[in-house]
Order: sequence, then C-alpha cells, then structure tokens
Amino acid sequence: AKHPLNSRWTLWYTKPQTNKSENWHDLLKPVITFSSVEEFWGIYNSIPVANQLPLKSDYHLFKEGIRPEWEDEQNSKGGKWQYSFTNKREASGVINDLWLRGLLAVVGETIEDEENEVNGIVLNIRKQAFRVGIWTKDCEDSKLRTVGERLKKVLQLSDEQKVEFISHDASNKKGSEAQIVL
Ligand code: M7G
Repeated sequence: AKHPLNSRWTLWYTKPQTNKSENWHDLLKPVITFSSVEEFWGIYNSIPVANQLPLKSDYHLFKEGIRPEWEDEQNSKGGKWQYSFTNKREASGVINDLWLRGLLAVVGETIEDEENEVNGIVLNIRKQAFRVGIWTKDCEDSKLRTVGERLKKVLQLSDEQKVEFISHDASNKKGSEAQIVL
C-alpha cells in the first residue's frame, strides 16, 4: 500500500535560457505531480541531484494548483524565506543533502505547524550561489517566524547564518531589502 502525503505536490523545472528570445514562461515547466511517499522517492531517485544541475536552472516543488510564480494568486500577497550558499565550492558537498532535507520538510509538512502558509520550495542554481527559498502565502510577521526558524534548522545553519524574508512585492523592486532577518 502507498503511504499518502497530506497534500498533492508538483515538481517544476526551469531550464537555463540558451537564447534571449526565450522568456520565463517558455523555460518553466511542470515535470510531475505526486501524492505518496513512494512516488516521492521514485521521482527523487530518477532526477539529477542539486549539484549536477546546470547554472541558471531551478527546481520548484509546489502544492498542486499553485504555479511557482509571483503572479499566482496564492503567491501574490506572499514572499519567501531564503538562504544563499555563496561559497559554492564548500556548499557543493552538502547541498544535495540539504535540498533533500528541504523537500522532505515541505512534503512532510514539518516546515510549519497548522499555519498552512507554505506554498512551495525553490532551488536556484546560480553562478554566485546555491539559493534555497520557501514561498509563503502571506507576509504577516507572526505567522512567518516559525517557518523561518524551521528553515534554519532544515538547512543546518548556524546562528550567524541568517535567513531573510522578502515579499514578492519588494523583490520586484530594485534594491529591495529583507523585511525580516533571523
Ligand atoms: P530569480 O530566478 O528569482 O533570481 O529571477 P536571479 O536573479 O538570481 O536569477 C530571475 C528572473 O527570472 C527575474 O528577473 C524574472 O525575469 C524571472 N522570474 C523569476 N521568477 C521567480 C518569476 C516569476 O515568478 N514571474 C515572472 N514573471 N518572472 C520571474
């Protein structure tokens, strides 16, 4: 028997832009939707691990029905908790495990209690960093703190390694600053 997850999840992939005529929407595609622990592992074991992905690609794991875009109405009032691993040489040894811990905390819904604030998790592979972000429905400080604190634990960060919360509104403006730092 399969062990059902509490929610259904869709894995998305953003492939790197290879020419300037390709826009965000051409590059972002759903890969697969699943709803059991066994399906999760089957998928996880058949896709490239984090440190084998090409530069400028992303993984996104979101609740079914929510597109991993600011424009989706479930995201538009929200934002993201994020951490950037800027020492890529050092991080490439741990990012596979940390990303898996992130995925498990999201599909197992241990990243929050009963707030139902988390829409998904994103991994960005960039030249300067591996970046992990948890996308939330709202920007209300009181509801968000738990998620930020849990993200720090999931990513095994020290007290000095700060996660920051940025609303999607703010990240669409240049020179945006984090609204909360933990
Ligand atoms: P990024 O991947 O969040 O960060 O955004 P990066 O600057 O480290 O690569 C890169 C670019 O992708 C943005 O400037 C947008 O052009 C596009 N983009 C990213 N996201 C998450 C969205 C989105 O949700 N909606 C739209 N329309 N474009 C996006």
